[in-house]
Order: sequence, then C-alpha cells, then structure tokens
Amino acid sequence: MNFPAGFRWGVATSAYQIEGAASTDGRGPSIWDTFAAVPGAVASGDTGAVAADHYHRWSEDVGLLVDLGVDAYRFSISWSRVLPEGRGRVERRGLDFYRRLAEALLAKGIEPFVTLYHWDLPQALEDEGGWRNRDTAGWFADYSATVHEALSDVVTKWTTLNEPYCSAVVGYGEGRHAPGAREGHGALAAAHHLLLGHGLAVQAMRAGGAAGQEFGIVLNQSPTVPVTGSPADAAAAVRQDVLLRRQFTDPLFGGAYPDEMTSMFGDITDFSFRHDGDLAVIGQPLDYVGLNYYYRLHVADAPHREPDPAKRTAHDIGVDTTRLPDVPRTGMGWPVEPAGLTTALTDLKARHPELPPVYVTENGCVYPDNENFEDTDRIAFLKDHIAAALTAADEVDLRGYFCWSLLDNFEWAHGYKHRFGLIHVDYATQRRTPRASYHWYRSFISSARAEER
Ligand code: IFM
Repeated sequence: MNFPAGFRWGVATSAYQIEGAASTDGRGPSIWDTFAAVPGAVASGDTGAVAADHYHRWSEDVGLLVDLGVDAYRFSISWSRVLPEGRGRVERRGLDFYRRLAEALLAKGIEPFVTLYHWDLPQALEDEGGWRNRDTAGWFADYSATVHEALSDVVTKWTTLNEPYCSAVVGYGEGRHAPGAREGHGALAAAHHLLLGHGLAVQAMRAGGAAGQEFGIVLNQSPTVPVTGSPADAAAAVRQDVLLRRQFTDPLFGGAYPDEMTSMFGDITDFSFRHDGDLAVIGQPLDYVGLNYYYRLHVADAPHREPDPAKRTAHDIGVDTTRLPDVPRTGMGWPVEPAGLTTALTDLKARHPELPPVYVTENGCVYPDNENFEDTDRIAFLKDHIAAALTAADEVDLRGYFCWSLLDNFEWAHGYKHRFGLIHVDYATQRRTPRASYHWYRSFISSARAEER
C-alpha cells in the first residue's frame, strides 16, 4: 500500500474511558460518573472510577506509544478535571496533568491530537440543563479557550467535539448514554448547541492568536444502506442519514440544516433553539475533519416505536437497523464491512467538495481473546480497513489513520466487557500486555513509512 507522504499513524483514547482517578487532584464529577452510578445503566455496574488508571500510569503508556512507533496520539481532555464545576474556577492540577503528557509525547516525537469534548460534560452543567441549555455552548467555548491558552505551546491539533451524534441522540434521545435522557426536542436542541459550542470554541481559540494552530471536529460516519430497493426503505435510509450524518455535516460544511428535518421532527420540536446567525458560527472554516468508522447501517422502513408523534424521542424515526447482511461480525455484533470506510470518506467529499483535509480518527474492533493474545481477527480487520481508507485517498485529502484504541478501556454502557485495545489491560492488576495486533501495527507502520509516495 502506498500512502501519501507525511501520512500520520496514530492511536486514540478518551479521558473517561482510560484515566480513572475520578476524584483525584480536584476533578469534579461528570455526567458519566452520575450515569454509571444508576443501577442498570452500565453492564455489570461498571464505572470509569479506576478504568485503566492512566492518570497514574501515563508515563508507562507513553512508553508503549513510543514502542508502537506511532507519530500521533489522539486523547481527550476531561472538562471536569480542568474546571470541576464546568465554569469559573480552574483546577491547575488538571491542566498540569495534560501538560506533562503532551510534553512527554513531544519529547518522543509523537504529536498530541487533543479532543476537548469526548462526552463527559461536568455534572454541574448538566444540573443547569446540560446541552439542552444554549448557555452550555458558551461555557464550552470558555473552557476550550482556557485549555488552549494553557497548552497551545505544546499542542497544535485541537478537536472540539468527538461524535456529537452520540452526545446528543444517544445521550438525550435514546438514553443509552449519559445523561440517560429520552427526549425529542431536548436531543435536537442538544445537537444544535453542541454544534454552536463547536463554532464558538473554534472562534475563541483562534482569537487567542497562537501560531500554527489547527482546529477540527470528529464525526462518526456510518454510511446508510437500504435493505431492499423499495421506495420505503430508500426513504428510511434518507431519514437515518439525516439523523446521524447530515444533521451535523450539512450545517458544518454546507451552511444549512437538511430540509428533511422539518418533516422528520416537526411534531416534536419547533426548532426555536436555532437562532439567526447560528449557522455562520457553526460553519467556521476548519483545518481538518476527523472521521470515525466502525460499520455501515442497513436500514428498513419500520413503524415508529411511539405511535403519538408528539411524544417521540429523537431517534424514533421509523427505521429498523437490525436486519444485518450475511457478513462476519465483530465481538460487538457489528458487521465487518471495510468498503463502508471507503464510502464514508468519499460520500463526505462528494457532498462537500470544499471539505478540509481528513483523518480517520477512530477505527477498530473487539474480538474474544485467546490465551496468547494472538488476535488474528483484529489484525485482519485493521489491515482491510486501512486498505479501504487508502482506496479513498485518490478523491479525499486523507492525512492519517488512528486505531481505536491504544488500551482496553471503559466501553461506555458496555462497561469493561468489550476490549478494543491493541494492548490488553488486566483490570485487577493494571498490567498491560500488548496483543499481536500491537506488534502487527508497529511493523505495518514501519513498512508504510518506507513506502510513502
Ligand atoms: O469507545 C468508543 C469511543 O469512545 C467513541 N467511538 C466509538 C468507540 C467504540 O464504540
């Protein structure tokens, strides 16, 4: 495989999923601390209180990154470590942790790619309405500017949000994620305020004037495939696509929300959360976009779950996504379809020809371990998906690939059951054991670098 010169190879993690140390050094509670404490919310009652204890073991983890040979590491900042109440008082020890990490990475030639929000809103802000509250967008910009001002000498790649679809629709619509709300209007307002917060944060960080800074956003992009050629299934696929992809990409890169949102959601919201001028803020020019890909969505038309249109939650759009094709599945049950990564990339570019450079910021899988951690399925998965990403590189300005994830970690509502890591973590001892996929990725990166075009 011939990769473009300067192609970046990395791995990704997020704060709540690996850090632990939930009340260390003044960190305030986040919505995930609260949600994980609700009986039944997370499998086996797992929480991120200890996770992979990365907060204490970060130096060992940097060593593992160095041995892996990556030149980029994507991690997220815990908002409530830096601003325990979400706004106002800054916790210096939180900022210092991220400075130590960034400096250690730079010293080893690994570039930090920072994400400012990976789903862990400070609980104090949720108590004021969370992302349903327009003020949260402004507080996010203030927080972003605080972190940026403190770290712009050691970080130049700044991602505002990770997968705002999940924060808004899974968190405030389905209720499978924190804060566990099941709403229509609230979830759509949350999506809009996340986007507004993104735009305000980019403006605030750019206003800091530091040189050489790059700003982007990370979006999950599951291409939608109708299960039959029927017009009803085709229409269901459009609805699914509007909910998951175009609700975010159209305003970010096209200056408008999809028209279809009016017919899809007119019964549950009057869209009064959209104010004049918001789209201009949301559509800030970006330096890059990150794309996360795991699977395609196979969609059939279906009855709504809630018959009363006014009571529907935001994800109740009359689609069935359970009719999977006859292809292998990962340990999460997700269909393995590498070609979906090619189309995720090319679809986005086709819709938005002026798209900024793109990184694949997450891609990975879960499979059961054998006792030698030989994980041949994960290696095959990664190999095929990297090849699929490269297929899109003729059309898309593709700059890098980040595997999810460096370490086994807290997989949200699934707790610790599913293991995405290139490195196995024994949670009882916190012992790290690189899997065969870790060694494979290291040699793959090294040969890919040798063959750059
Ligand atoms: O673990 C998550 C990550 O936090 C966001 N993207 C998908 C991953 C796998 O489910």
